[in-house]
Amino acid sequence: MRLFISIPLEDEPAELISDVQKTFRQQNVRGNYAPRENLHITLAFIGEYNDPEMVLAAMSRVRFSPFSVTVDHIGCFDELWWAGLAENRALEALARELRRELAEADIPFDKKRFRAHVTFLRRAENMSAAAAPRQIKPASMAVNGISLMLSTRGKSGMIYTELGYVAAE
Ligand code: 2AM
Repeated sequence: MRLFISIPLEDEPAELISDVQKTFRQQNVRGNYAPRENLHITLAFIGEYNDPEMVLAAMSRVRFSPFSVTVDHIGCFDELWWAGLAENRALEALARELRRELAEADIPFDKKRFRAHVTFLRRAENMSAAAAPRQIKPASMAVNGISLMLSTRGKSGMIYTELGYVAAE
């Protein structure tokens, strides 16, 4: 099973990102646009691992209170476009604690530095990075919990299914 732990995006930031996607489409930018239901902030990418219960147990050992996050800019890395989040200590602490619990439980995960982002376009073609807007109207949402997600390949793109949810305290 291909697993990752994430925060699904709520309406306000998701609508903002949909607007950016719409603008890109109007500029004839082609590529693999993430559908609304796939927009998320990944906290830890586990990859192939067949024991979701172990992962949920590790997730439930992370103690955190609800907090809010703000999407406020966009950027790209080669042909991958993402929306970035304003600096956020609570979010960074959550990712750090979560990864610590995963490591304690010997659950493998990608150790690349956590950089909070929401990917909204992959393999962009016909896009001049210099021409793209960078600042967007900020949109905030509350983070009330974290989700364990299963990633499978569907006929027309990735399908993400929530296997479990751990609420903040
Ligand atoms: P991305 O959006 O920047 O590609 C599911 O694949 C989620 O896990 C995506 O949000 C993806 O980030 C993230 N992810 C982090 N590390 C990954 C890796 N090594 N391979 C695939 N996805 C990874």
